[in-house]
Formats: sequence, C-alpha cells, structure tokens
Amino acid sequence: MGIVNVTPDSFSDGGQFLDPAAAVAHALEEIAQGAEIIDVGGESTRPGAQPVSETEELRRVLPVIERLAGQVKVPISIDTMKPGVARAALQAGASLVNDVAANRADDAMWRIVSEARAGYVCMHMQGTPQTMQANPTYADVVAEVGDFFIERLRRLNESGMSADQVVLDVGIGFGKTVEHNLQLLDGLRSFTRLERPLLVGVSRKSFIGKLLGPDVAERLPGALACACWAAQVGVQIIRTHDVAETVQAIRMTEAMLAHRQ
Ligand code: 9MG
Repeated sequence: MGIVNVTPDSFSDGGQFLDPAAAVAHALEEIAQGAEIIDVGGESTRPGAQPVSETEELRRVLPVIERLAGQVKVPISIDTMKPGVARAALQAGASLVNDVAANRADDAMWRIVSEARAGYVCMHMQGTPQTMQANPTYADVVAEVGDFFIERLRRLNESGMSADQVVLDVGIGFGKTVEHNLQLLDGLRSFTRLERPLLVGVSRKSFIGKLLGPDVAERLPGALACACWAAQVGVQIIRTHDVAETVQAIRMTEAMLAHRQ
C-alpha cells in the first residue's frame, strides 16, 4: 500500500503533494514501483496533528481520487476518520476506507462502508491523534488489541459489514510506546487466528528513531526490517512511503519463505 498524503503537515512528506497533479503523479510512480493499493489521505494523523474540517479534507482528496479512478486499476483507499469524506471518496472511485479511528462510538462510518460493499481497514488506536502519545497504558497490549479486534468484528457485523470486507491493523505508533510497538510486532502472528488480512504501517515512524536514533529521512532500513518480519509472520499489506524498496524487500522475503525446507 503506497501512501499519498495530500496534506501540508504530515510528519515526513507534508506539503509535497498538496497539488492534485503532484499527488496523482506520485501515486502513478508508486504503482509503477509495485504498489497494489494507493492510500490517499487529506488529514494528518501524526501525534498532535490538528484536525481539519470536512470541507477542507474533501477539497484535498477528491480531485486526486477522481483523477486516479479514471486511470488506474489498483484499488484506491481513502485514509479518513470522517464518514462524510468516506462516502464522497467511495462515490468518486475509492474502494477501501482506511479508518485509523475504528474505536468509534457510533456506526455511521460502518454503515456507509457496508452499503458500498467497500473494504475497511479497522485500525487500533488508543485515544485520538491529539492525545494518543500522552500516556499510552496497557496491562497486555497484544491481548487488548486482540480483544478490540474481536469486539469490532462483532460490531461491524451488526452494522451490516461482512467479515470479508475487513482488514485488521494493530496501529503501530497510535497510542503506543516503543515497548508496546515491539510487543505488537512480536505478537503479530497471533492475530492471524482471526482469519482476516492484516495490515502494518511502520514507514518512517518515530519509534524507529527512538529505538535506534535515525532522523525521519533515515529510517528506511528499520522500516524494511519490520516489513520483512511482518510478512514472515503472515501480514499481507505493508503501508509505506518507500514502495520500490519495500516491494523488493518483501519479494526477497517471500522467495526465501518459498524455499524453506
Ligand atoms: C494513516 N496511517 C498512518 N499510519 C498508519 C498505519 O500504521 N496504519 C494505517 N491503517 N493507517 C495509517
């Protein structure tokens, strides 16, 4: 899954793809490099990011989705927390909703996705992007995220969504300390028991910097190590800014797995 952030303030590429033509060109480049899904977002979810209005988010993402939908075959994902943005994006040609706020109280988002028969990324986050890194607390992060998935799968089903529309994501960095992220990466295989595709996003994230020291532009090796680890334990989708490098690393991992005696 290649990332296209149509935002002025995303943590590693903010402002680069605000112009729809630049965003579309970037998506086409990612597809040429092997991306099999394009994730278009118009609101930053980095820790402490300020929310944007629905009008502004739509102004950023719709021209990009409309242009892409007319010319690419890969699924287009809309990265949004807002039901209204999801609905408009699905009408414009997106077929997947990447919802980092799946711990929501009401089911408006789920009914929209369900009615559109679209895909849905159900991501775990403790808190909101504004509060999530203040003091993340868990007794057992792997068990609690697992319980969250089971409870969400039940509620999604009650909202009319079938299990085969759902992708699960542990939400690395969303209300988690470095230790929580490492425990979740260690526990990834346990979530395969839920029999849904798993997605992991580690690209350029701060826990790599906190653990090993590199600045945001220098975190690709750490992210590739996590991506290969995730692929080896059964994760199907890696969300990344660095498509060519990630595709090569994953293909190499798959080749080695295929030759395992
Ligand atoms: C939008 N976004 C930023 N990081 C992400 C992650 O790890 N997973 C998903 N699904 N979306 C993310």
